[in-house]
Amino acid sequence: MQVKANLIGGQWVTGQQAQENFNPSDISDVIGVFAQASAEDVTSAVAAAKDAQADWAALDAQSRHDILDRTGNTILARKEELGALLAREEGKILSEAIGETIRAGNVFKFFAGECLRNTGDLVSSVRPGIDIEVTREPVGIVGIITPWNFPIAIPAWKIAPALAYGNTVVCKPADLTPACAHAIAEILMECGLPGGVFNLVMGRGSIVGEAILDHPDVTAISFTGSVNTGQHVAEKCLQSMKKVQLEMGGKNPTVVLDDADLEVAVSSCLNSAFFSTGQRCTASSRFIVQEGIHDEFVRRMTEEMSALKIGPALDSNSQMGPVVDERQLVSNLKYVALAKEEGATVIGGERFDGPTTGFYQKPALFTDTHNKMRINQEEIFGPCASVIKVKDFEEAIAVANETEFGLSAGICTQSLKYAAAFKKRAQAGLVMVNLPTAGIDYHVPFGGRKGSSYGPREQGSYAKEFYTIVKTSYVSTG
Ligand code: UN1
Repeated sequence: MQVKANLIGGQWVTGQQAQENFNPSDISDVIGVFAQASAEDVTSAVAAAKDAQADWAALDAQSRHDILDRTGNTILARKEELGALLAREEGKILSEAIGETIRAGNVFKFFAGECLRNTGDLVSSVRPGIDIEVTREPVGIVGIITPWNFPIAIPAWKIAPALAYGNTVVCKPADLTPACAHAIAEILMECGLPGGVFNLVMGRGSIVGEAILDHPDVTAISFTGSVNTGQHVAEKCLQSMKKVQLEMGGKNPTVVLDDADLEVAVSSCLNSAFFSTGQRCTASSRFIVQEGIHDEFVRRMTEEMSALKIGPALDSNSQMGPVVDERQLVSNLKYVALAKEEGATVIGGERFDGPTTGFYQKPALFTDTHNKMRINQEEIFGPCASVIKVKDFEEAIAVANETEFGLSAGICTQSLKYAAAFKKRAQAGLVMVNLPTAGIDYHVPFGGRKGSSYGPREQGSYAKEFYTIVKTSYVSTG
């Protein structure tokens, strides 16, 4: 099998090491062999990004727009093929993978438009004879470190704004899912991006990630991944004064009040907890259910989750794919065991043999739980959710907020009063009313509070807070 190369300074570089990438639905299926960058490769990539940055930032807005727009169009035109690659590599079902690919294409097209909207302000001075201009400039060389769970959309929503606002990029995709980021790199080159503006360095966090964090010429880091790694990234960035943006975990609540439309509540919770095999930082893992609707909710959830067809990501009958790898599956199973130890009633959650050799697990619902249990405080990142019974709205909001995370929070109710109160009082970056906690639009800000996120928001035009730096210029007109 031909080794898929890293992209450094416009050249495809294979280097010394390479690693096979497996399909989690069927481990006998090798997706490809991907080059593993060394620390020296990262040094070359940063040098290339540094060389390319001034010319890229100075390129006219129309040309930058056209490159990003073509990239978006190409991703959209190839959505079936890229979606299939994503499903094969990450394990989410094909329809979700195609949806994610469409999102990635649209993100590039949105940020193509942002190239034309990089405006500033002309301000009156408090002194006579002076004009003040407030303008935005690229932050410089951006290190982008992405997770495995959205292998095309997350790279897209970091790379596209970085490029749109005139930065150059060194990107390290998750070592479990390099294929989609590699496809983006190929498409960017085909669409006319000058060499060195985007560099791809695949491999381990401990080598490639560290080399990016350690490089003094990298001026900003955008990271999505685990809380522990995020804290490490932040510490490193602080030491070298790099700008930093982190998206990390969630323990997202969905409150279900007695007056909820049960159909809406069950379908929102099913989607939030189990779609994409629960492997979304926006997944809901705590259903906070009022006592009047509790038993009926649990009965319907159990029915619906037991009916979910779990199988290979590319099988059109599958409604939920496998877990991403053995390590994640073992970790999920430990939490299922912990739920029992902590006194929860456990429905589902077993590992099982699918039609192919993959990492298959049934969705798990933990009932009779309370919010202090570890299963309700720690992010599991698998198809596991708890039910916490509460007596009223006040208790529900208190439990919803009693977590170190704050990414997304949902409520299912038909009451405008409670929906409005929840929107105000939820300590989260995203609030969803009668909708799943996961599944976001591509043109509006995305991010959380507390332990979930750090730094400026991602996506939409808010992304410029991270990817640009403000300059205030005073000009004497006298
Ligand atoms: C979504 O819910 O549509 O890693 C996106 C994650 C998030 C993205 C969620 N950063 O799961």
